[in-house]
Order: sequence, then structure tokens, then C-alpha cells
Amino acid sequence: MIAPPTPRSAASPASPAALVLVAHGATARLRLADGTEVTARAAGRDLQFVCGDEVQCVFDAQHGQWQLQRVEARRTALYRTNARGQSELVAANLTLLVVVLAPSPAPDLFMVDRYLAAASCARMGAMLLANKADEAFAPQEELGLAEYAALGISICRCSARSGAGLDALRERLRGETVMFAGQSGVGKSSLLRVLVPGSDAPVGELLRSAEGRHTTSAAHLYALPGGGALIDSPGVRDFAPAIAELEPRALGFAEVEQHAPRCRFADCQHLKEPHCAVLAAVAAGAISARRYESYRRLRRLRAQLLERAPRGRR
Ligand SMILES: Nc1nc2c(ncn2[C@@H]2O[C@H](COP(=O)(O)OP(=O)(O)OP(=O)(O)O)[C@@H](O)[C@H]2O)c(=O)[nH]1
Ligand SMILES: [Mg+2]
Ligand SMILES: [Zn+2]
Repeated sequence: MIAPPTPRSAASPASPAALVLVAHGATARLRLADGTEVTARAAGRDLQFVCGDEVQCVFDAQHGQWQLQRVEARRTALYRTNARGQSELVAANLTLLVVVLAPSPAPDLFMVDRYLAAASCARMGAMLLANKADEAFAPQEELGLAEYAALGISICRCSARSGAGLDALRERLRGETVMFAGQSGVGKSSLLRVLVPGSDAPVGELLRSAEGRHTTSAAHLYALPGGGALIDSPGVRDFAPAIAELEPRALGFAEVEQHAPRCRFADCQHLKEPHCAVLAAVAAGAISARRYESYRRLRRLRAQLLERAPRGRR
């Protein structure tokens, strides 16, 4: 679908700024500064853009379509490691990563840790959103949540179904550029629908999953009514941060970062080095054993991926 061209000529140097709502290969759905939504094609093969990117575009009158010409410098960038072990951009310009979890499907806290690590290393805010407050977490899971709270990570409890906690959530998200991330089925899209009324994802972006229910297939940015933006993203089975983005000393684990300055060796990896302040804190119970295990797993994954990466490239 092509919006009517603006009265400006294709040669105009002042091409309008736009926001990427959905990116799909060489095509993007954009929102122009005046609020119009258009579909645009990348002007060059090496233009890389994702949901949340700010871009320059121009209407190419000759071909009757919008062209995405340039991607503005990103304020933040969230990267993951893809199935081939390569670094892949997930979303741009986020100020807050919201990891959504619920009593069902059973939460994978190791994955939550890796999201938090990625957000920390990318210097964006992060919080947990415990949806389906109408259901109960298992005692072990509540313990895990309490450990996050003790680390200063905020946890908002809500229910897209009952409406509980949504006013506080709206207040927390106001003015932020947020992405909802997490496992499939935790209720990210359900929350989006109540936070952004009338935001039913366009037909074609909803696929029937094997279980016969709708699942999100592409990240999509929506304007929040109170200001800011919300990106609904497809559920994941796993998430690994891009290794090149991980801060080498603590890998984005706040409690490791806190104790690391007292390790004997400046390059301590906190695995089995002597006089490691992090290991001492784990032994003393000052660092959660589960969180430390999570740290160890990410350390191991990072080592494996570095091993696999071709020389000179990461
Ligand atoms: N009990 C309960 N169920 C909910 C709540 N919110 C959402 N659900 C249900 O959870 C299921 C999954 O919701 P979705 O919003 O599609 O989950 P999602 O996180 O977007 O899933 P993906 O798009 O696959 O990543 C649906 O059946 C919802 O009705 C809630 O607060 N309570
Ligand atoms: Mg969804
Ligand atoms: Zn150490």
C-alpha cells in the first residue's frame, strides 16, 4: 500500500524523518513525522534497520514508492546471538526492556537473566512484568522473583485479563520506548491490546501456531497513548545476548559487578580463580546460587561462541 505522495519532490534534500514500526527484509513499515504510515523499500542493500530505528526516507515519484535512505545513529541497540552464532540487532532506541513472565508457561529465569544482562550491557533500563496475576507462581519461582527485587530490579505485577495492576504499569511505561520480550504465551500481545486500545495487529502478522492459537511473528512498534512507544515482540524459546556486547568483567550481572573490584586478579572471570570476591560472596550467601549458576552458564556460552567466531571477526 502506498500513501499519496507529499507535495515535496524526490530531489528535496530535507527528506522527512520517520520511525520504523516493522522491519521485514528490505521493506519497512514507517510512521512519518506527520503520523502517516507508509511502506518503504531500502535504497541500498547494506542498509540495516530494525523496529525502533529512526530513518530518513523520500518518496520516489518515478517508481511510486517510498525509499528508506539512511538510518540515524542509535541511542541504544539491543543485540542477540542468532541460531548461527552471529550477532543480530533486535531493536533500536529502547529506553526500557520489559521482560514479561507468568506462572504459565513456567518461567525460565535463566533466560530472564540473559535479557537483564543484555539490557544492562546496552545501557538501557530493565524491569520484570509478572503477568497473569490471577494465577499463582510456584514457591520456587516466587523465591526467584524475590531475589530480583533484592537486586533492585523492579517487578510489576498485573493481569491483562482482570485488569489488575495496569494503571501502575501505564504510569511506569509513560514516555519510555519499551519492548516487551519473553517466552511465548506469557501475554505480551494481550497486554499490548489493553495498553494501546485499537492496536490489533494487522492481519498477516498473526500466524496460527501449531497449538492453533495466535502468536506474534514480527516485532511491531505502537505509540503509547500517554506518550512513548511499545514494541510487542515474538515469543522466544531462548535468548542469548550478542557476545561482543557483553561487558567482559561481569557480563551485565549487577551483583558480580558489585563484588568484582575486590577479586585479586583484575581479569578474574569468577569461575575458580583464587581469592575471587564473587565466589566468596556466593559461598557466604550474599549472591544467589541460582543467579551465579546463570552467570556461569553465560560465561561458558560466551567462551564457546568466541571459540567458534572466525578469527578477526566477532
Ligand atoms: N489467566 C490469564 N491469561 C492470560 C492473561 N493475559 C494473557 N493471557 C492468555 O495467555 C495466552 C497467550 O497470550 P498472548 O498475549 O498471545 O501471549 P504472547 O506473549 O503475546 O505470546 P507470543 O506472541 O507467542 O509470544 C492467551 O490465551 C491469553 O488469553 C492474564 O492476565 N491471565
Ligand atoms: Mg504475542
Ligand atoms: Zn572473581
